[in-house]
Amino acid sequence: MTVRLVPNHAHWGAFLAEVEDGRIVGVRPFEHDPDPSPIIQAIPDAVHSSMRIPRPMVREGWLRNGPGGSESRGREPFVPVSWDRALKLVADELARVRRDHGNGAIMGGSQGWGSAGIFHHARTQLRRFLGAFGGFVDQATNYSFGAALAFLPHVVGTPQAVTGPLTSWSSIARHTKLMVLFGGANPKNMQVTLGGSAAHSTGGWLEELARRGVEVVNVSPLRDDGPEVVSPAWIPIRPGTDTAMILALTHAVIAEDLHDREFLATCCTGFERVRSYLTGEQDGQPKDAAWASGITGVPAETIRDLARRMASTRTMLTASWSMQRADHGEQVYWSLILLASVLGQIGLPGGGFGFGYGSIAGVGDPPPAFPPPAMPMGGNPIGAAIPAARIADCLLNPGAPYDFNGKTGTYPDIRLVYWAGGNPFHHHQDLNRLRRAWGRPETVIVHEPWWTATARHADIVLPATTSLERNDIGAAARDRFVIAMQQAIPPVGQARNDFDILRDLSRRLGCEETFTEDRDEMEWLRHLYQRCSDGARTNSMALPDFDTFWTQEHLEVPPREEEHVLFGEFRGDPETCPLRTPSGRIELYSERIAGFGYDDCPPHPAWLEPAEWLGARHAAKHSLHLISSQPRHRLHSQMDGGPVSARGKIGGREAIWMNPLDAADRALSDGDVVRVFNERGACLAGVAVSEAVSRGVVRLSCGAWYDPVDQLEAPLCAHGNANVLTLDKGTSRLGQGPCAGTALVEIERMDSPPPVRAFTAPRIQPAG
Ligand SMILES: Nc1nc2c(c(=O)[nH]1)N[C@H]1C(S)=C(S)[C@@H](COP(=O)(O)OP(=O)(O)OC[C@H]3O[C@@H](n4cnc5c(=O)[nH]c(N)nc54)[C@H](O)[C@@H]3O)O[C@H]1N2
Ligand SMILES: Nc1nc2c(c(=O)[nH]1)N[C@H]1C(S)=C(S)[C@@H](COP(=O)(O)OP(=O)(O)OC[C@H]3O[C@@H](n4cnc5c(=O)[nH]c(N)nc54)[C@H](O)[C@@H]3O)O[C@H]1N2
Ligand SMILES: [Mo]
Repeated sequence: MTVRLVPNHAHWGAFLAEVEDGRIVGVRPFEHDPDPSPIIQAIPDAVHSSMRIPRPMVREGWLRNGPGGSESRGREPFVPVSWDRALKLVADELARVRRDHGNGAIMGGSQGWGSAGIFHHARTQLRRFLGAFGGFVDQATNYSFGAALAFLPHVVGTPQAVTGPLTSWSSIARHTKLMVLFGGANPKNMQVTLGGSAAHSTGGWLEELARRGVEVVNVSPLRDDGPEVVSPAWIPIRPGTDTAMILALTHAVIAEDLHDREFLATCCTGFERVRSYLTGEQDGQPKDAAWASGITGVPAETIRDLARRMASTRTMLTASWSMQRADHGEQVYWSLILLASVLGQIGLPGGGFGFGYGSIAGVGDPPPAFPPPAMPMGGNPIGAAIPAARIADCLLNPGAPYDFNGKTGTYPDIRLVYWAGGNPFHHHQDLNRLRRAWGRPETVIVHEPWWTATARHADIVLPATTSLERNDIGAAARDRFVIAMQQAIPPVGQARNDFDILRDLSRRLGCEETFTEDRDEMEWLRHLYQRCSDGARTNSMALPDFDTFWTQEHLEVPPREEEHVLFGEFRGDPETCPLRTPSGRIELYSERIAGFGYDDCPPHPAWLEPAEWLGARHAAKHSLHLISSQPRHRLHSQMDGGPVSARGKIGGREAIWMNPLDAADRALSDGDVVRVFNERGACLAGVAVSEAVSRGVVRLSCGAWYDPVDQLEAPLCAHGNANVLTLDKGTSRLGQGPCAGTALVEIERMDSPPPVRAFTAPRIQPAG
């Protein structure tokens, strides 16, 4: 039997699928990838996994009783139905809800990454379909950096400092002498970028930094956040307290008269007002190193010394995205902007700040010469949206008012939830609360390739193809390759493409032409490629025609400039190139934010105690800070059942990393099964003891498939999903981002733990 090699793409890398007899039997990394991610090796098992949903399914109770709120979601067996019957049920239900309650009763935001491939991107297709159907309630911003997206434009006029492109790695390698990483730059994260990382470049840049002797400091509760290759100095910090440390660094720079008066005068506004906060004129408490030391656990001398070094050399400051996924997450970023302003190097090569250098692949790559292919999102005729991370609040409190970014909204009364390409039972905080909220709507419809917790908590489940089962174009804003994603195998089981499912529904509901624009799969790919080609021509570049691209299997987009400097133009001439803020400058005090009147987001950067942290009084009850960071061996919850993700597990459960002293206090050692708990929930995990974890801190990566054990009185996830423990609260009334980083927990040994059933398919009844 000969092996065929078929090009395809994933968020974590491009590859050639080895196809034999209609099956994916292996993968080979893309030839131009200097540093391929091992996660691509999970693909063959995932595609042919026993956890694939074989055919359309309906929850037994829904099929019997029809629509209605139900606690039984996720607890009842499913009944297989034919595609025709399933699509009729979905179409009739959409029509009923629209007729009786209007489009504003349909939640279709469908947050989630889905798979690489711009055309078949599930969330995009679903939103286009629901837009064509007359509208839906969308989810604004995101989980990754939602607080920053809302907040940054008020202060620097653009979200670019978090979305990228940032000041290029090339600029840092050439000019930076000191790079300080709040939250580190953990190489595990740089395996991935949204849309697909075909050329993993960050590892190479870090090596270049090491060669050039750039001094790197990792400020983090975890030592391994500092990429080893740059031999970073480690400053352990108490989680959730970086704002205090950054304010104290700023205080020290000013106290030693090292601040850049000219930059503050020409490029910033509000310095005097925030200075009075720093000196303690406002509240009697100087925000000095001694003060910060008590909060952060970082010695005062370390803070003062770092401040001096920052002011004496070309310094690049960064904070990971995780930092703003925490209570008052806006303040960490605003403080860092304040510190960078006081140092006065913003807009200079290798100086200033940028968020997320280590968070994802490609943020420090130069911008492309022309926009890569992209799929138009389509409109939402009713224009309704809630902040993405407020989904449980919304479902639990229809009609209630909420604040968001200077406006007051009202939560809609959601009757029908439709999700494709996301896993809220992975991504949302306080999953036991989400589960209660999820019982409220009358109908939940999910498209999924696999039996994820979200699929199990649906009423109607439609099996979707994976990207190996369809044709697509792989392209990402943060990567220079465009990949021809060619169908490698026929659909597995009865799976269908999200697009084809929605096209059939749009036909039944009379909106097919608006949804499809009269194009099928390949016509869409040609169309999207042509739009990109037209854009390239505008930039005086000629692309090969589609057929040539498809045969060559990839296209390389050249960079627009070799070295980008964030805010370079503004710094060069703040009068002619002002920022898009009310003052045209960096706002260290914001009149606009003052006007919002939010006590949880004051008008200048400030230290506000998080809802939970180790310095809080009730820390005695739950004495460990939970870090539920991104998993090293998978993307979020994707392919969690496979062989690569298994490397991060202990005895089949997610690993919880802890300091040897904390383990000794509880008489725990490597491999023990423990119950991790707080007032919101509990999960089981396998202990891994490590000196790389600060005292009082535990790391339990997110993404283990939610596996609730229902027979127990207190809800327990047998597998180790960290989100049963996290706090479901907005970062502030301004940003309303998620607070995954804010949670205290306790740990105890668990003897005779229940088995993990996350990778056992749900009960299926005989066909109805
Ligand atoms: N505690 C904690 N929680 C977090 C975070 C954290 O740091 N800590 N991080 C947050 C962040 S930054 C993010 S971005 C979110 C990520 O949250 P999600 O993006 O929701 O997570 P994924 O696991 O990528 O979910 C994508 C789902 O789409 C499915 N899928 C893949 N391809 C297709 C397709 O073609 N069609 C259909 N219909 N489905 C498909 C996958 O099987 C998977 O179930 O999680 C957030 N949650
Ligand atoms: N392998 C892999 N890579 C990924 C993803 C994945 O699922 N898997 N997801 C991608 C996505 S969607 C996103 S949004 C990005 C997210 O990128 P990030 O938000 O940067 O990633 P995290 O792993 O959540 O956090 C980075 C580090 O911040 C540190 N940290 C946590 N709390 C604190 C704190 O209070 N203070 C300090 N100083 N440090 C702290 C943790 O030690 C953690 O290792 O990652 C992307 N990359
Ligand atoms: Mo994310």
